[in-house]
Amino acid sequence: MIVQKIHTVALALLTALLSGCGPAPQRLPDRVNIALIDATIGPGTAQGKAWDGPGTVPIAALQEVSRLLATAPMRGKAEEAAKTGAVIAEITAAIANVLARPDPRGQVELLVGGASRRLPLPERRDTLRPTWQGVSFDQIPLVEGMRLRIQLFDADDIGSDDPIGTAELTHEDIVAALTHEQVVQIRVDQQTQGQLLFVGISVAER
Ligand SMILES: [Ca+2]
Ligand SMILES: [Ca+2]
Repeated sequence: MIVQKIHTVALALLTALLSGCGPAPQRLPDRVNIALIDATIGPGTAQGKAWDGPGTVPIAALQEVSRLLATAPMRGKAEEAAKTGAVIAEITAAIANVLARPDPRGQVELLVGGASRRLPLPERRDTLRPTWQGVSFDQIPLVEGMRLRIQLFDADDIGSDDPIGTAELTHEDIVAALTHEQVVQIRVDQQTQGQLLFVGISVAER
């Protein structure tokens, strides 16, 4: 009886001690489903040219996007995802009047454990905010070193397509999306000379 009581008290003390040490380490699932949801493309090329046609992007739009990007978190960590979403809403508003938008298409490739799988990203016409449905890699082992590589082009009827950019998301980005339990926007403009700004992914335990 006494032994049992000591045991109970010890357990209570241990629980109190552990709860004082901040959140317990998160248990990550072995496998996840990773869906690519959308992308946010910059108002023009890195050289300031319009995506389609001969024009240039208004300087005001470029400056506004730069100003807004300066307020965005560098990576899409879960605790910063809400802030990133707000910045994207402002960027979307800032580029709403930009004409000559691209026609994004491309592919997304998942590299994990020495293997790779690809899914096409079908063309979307005249948009800086393409969205896709059903682009999902399912039952994927969640391991360090995994990569999600997104490659986008502006489809052109005349001449070759304009590259928009290739960006890679990491295990850290994927865990951030898993933790946040909703679409998380990962900032990738440093990887694409500012041509591709964000990639939205959703990651769920499976
Ligand atoms: Ca073009
Ligand atoms: Ca085009």
